[in-house]
This record gives sequence, structure tokens and C-alpha cells, in this order.
Amino acid sequence: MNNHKNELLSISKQVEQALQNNQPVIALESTIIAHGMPFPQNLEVARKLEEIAKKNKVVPATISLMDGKIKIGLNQQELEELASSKNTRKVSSREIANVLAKKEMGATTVSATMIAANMAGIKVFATGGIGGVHRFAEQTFDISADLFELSKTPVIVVSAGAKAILDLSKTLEILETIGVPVLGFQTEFFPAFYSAKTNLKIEKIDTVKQIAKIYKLNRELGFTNGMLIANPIPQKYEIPFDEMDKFITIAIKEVEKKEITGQNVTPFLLRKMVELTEGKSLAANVKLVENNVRLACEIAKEFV
Ligand code: PSU
Ligand code: MN
Repeated sequence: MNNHKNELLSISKQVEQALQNNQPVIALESTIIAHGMPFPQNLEVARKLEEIAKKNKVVPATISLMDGKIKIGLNQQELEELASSKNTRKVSSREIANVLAKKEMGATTVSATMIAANMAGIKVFATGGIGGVHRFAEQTFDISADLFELSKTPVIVVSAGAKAILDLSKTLEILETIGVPVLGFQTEFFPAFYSAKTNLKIEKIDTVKQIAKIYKLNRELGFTNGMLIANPIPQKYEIPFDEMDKFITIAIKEVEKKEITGQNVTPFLLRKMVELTEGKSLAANVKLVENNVRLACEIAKEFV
């Protein structure tokens, strides 16, 4: 049951009904649509992700901010607006209140989507790759709010590891420090977004039943943190790590040269990767998110 209803939430009829009837629901974020992929592919992807969920008999709840409300579940027109509008704000946890107060359009990142999903009573959330510790963070201090939200908010985030543009071993170290379980779905190696694996060891988990069990035990133990499920991109769609790495190095040099900082770093890097790989990175990105939605659906069914 959805006991967390709150006047800040505007929940679509379908999502509301599903939550009331204890049917499976998954959350989807909107930054990936508004800032992570170019128009019009982003709209196609947003629609496709919802379709995949529905095909798996799970209700998708894409989350964004509009008219001073947290929208849980968007209609076609709202999805289109989000995908095509140029002045949508990128909203992480700290920007939610500000963007609501100003009634601006906001696309939620992993951190903000986790908060919204939790408020609505949604436990499972599919994304592409979470934000993390950036390369050279020892100089820039650039660490995504996604990590800290995972330590605070009890939502299961299904992700293809963390974005390869990051420093993945530092990302894993921080997750360990702040007490976030990282479970590799049928893998013992942390995936690197576009590539199915790295040599970084993580805890392997084989079934969605186990994932649900660990989540429930964690709550029973009194923890309120989330969990990261690392789901590798299917091998036939992956781009080998070494191939991506040289492009990533070029893209990061450009970030420095152009003095890009803060929230603009990740969208810039993702755009640059699409350019440097002539669209190959975008194709892989789409495939891995689809794959994450499928797994999230199976996990969500364990909670009904
Ligand atoms: N993964 C993608 N594309 C994206 C993102 C993740 O495939 O656009 C977004 C997510 O919304 C994530 C955000 O929460 O990037 C992280 O941004 P930052 O590094 O600024 O915290
Ligand atoms: Mn950052």
C-alpha cells in the first residue's frame, strides 16, 4: 500500500492504481532522457523503456518535476515535452526543493529519482549507469550525489555498473565506505557501462529472489540504505573497455580545456562519447538500459 502519499506528489492514475492493488511498479529517471541522449532518439528510448515494462506486466513510473509537483508516471505529452524541451533543469537531490519552488521543469537524476520513488512507495528503479567518483576526483572533488543517496534511501537501483567515464575503483571504494551493497547480477566483476566487465571484483548474486531477500533483511536490520545491482550489458552489444578508454581520455581532456564543471560534466562527456564513437556509444547505452529495465521488472515482481 502506498502510505507515503504526499501533496508534493502527482501520481498518474495507472501508477496509483498499481500501487494500491499491490501490482509491480518500477521507477525510471528522466535525466537520461533530457540530458543523457539526443532528441529524438531520447523520446524513442523513453517510450521503448515503458513498453518493455508493460510487456513484462510491470507498470513504469517515469519521474520528473513539473508545475511545482513531483510527477510519478508521465503521459505521452509530458514525455514528449521532457524529451524535446531545451530548458529542462537537471535535478539532483539538492535541487528538488528549489526547482519545485520555482515551478520549473526538472529532469531527475538517479539521486532525485530515488527520493521520489521512495516517497511514492516504489522500491525498484532502472537506470543506465549511476553517477560516481570522477577520474581525477583527487583534484576536482567531483563525486556524484547518486552515491550518497544510495547510502540513505531504500531503493534498489539497477544499473550497468557505473559510467565508464568515471573512476570505477574509486567509485566502488566510496560505496563500500558508505555502506552500500553492490551486487553483481550473475557476474563477479563490476561492469563498466558500455563494457560487460572490468577486473574489479564484486559480490555475485544469481537470482532476483536473492536480491529481494537481501533487501528485506537489510530493512529488518534497521538499515535505510539502497542497493546497487550491477547488471552487465549483454555481450553482443558491448564495446570493449580498451576501445572506449582512449575516447574517454580525449573527452576528459576536453572537459579540462573547456573548464566544464559541476552538473555539466556528465552530460558533456556522454555527448562527446557519442560524437567520438560515431553513435556506437549511444546504441550500447540504449541496449544496456533496456536490459536493466527487464531485470528491474523481475525484481519488482518479487515484492508483490
Ligand atoms: N546514465 C546514463 N545517462 C545519464 C545518466 C546516467 O546512461 O544521463 C545521468 C543519471 O541521471 C545520473 C547522472 O544520476 O547522470 C549523474 O550525474 P552527475 O555525474 O552530475 O551526478
Ligand atoms: Mn558531479
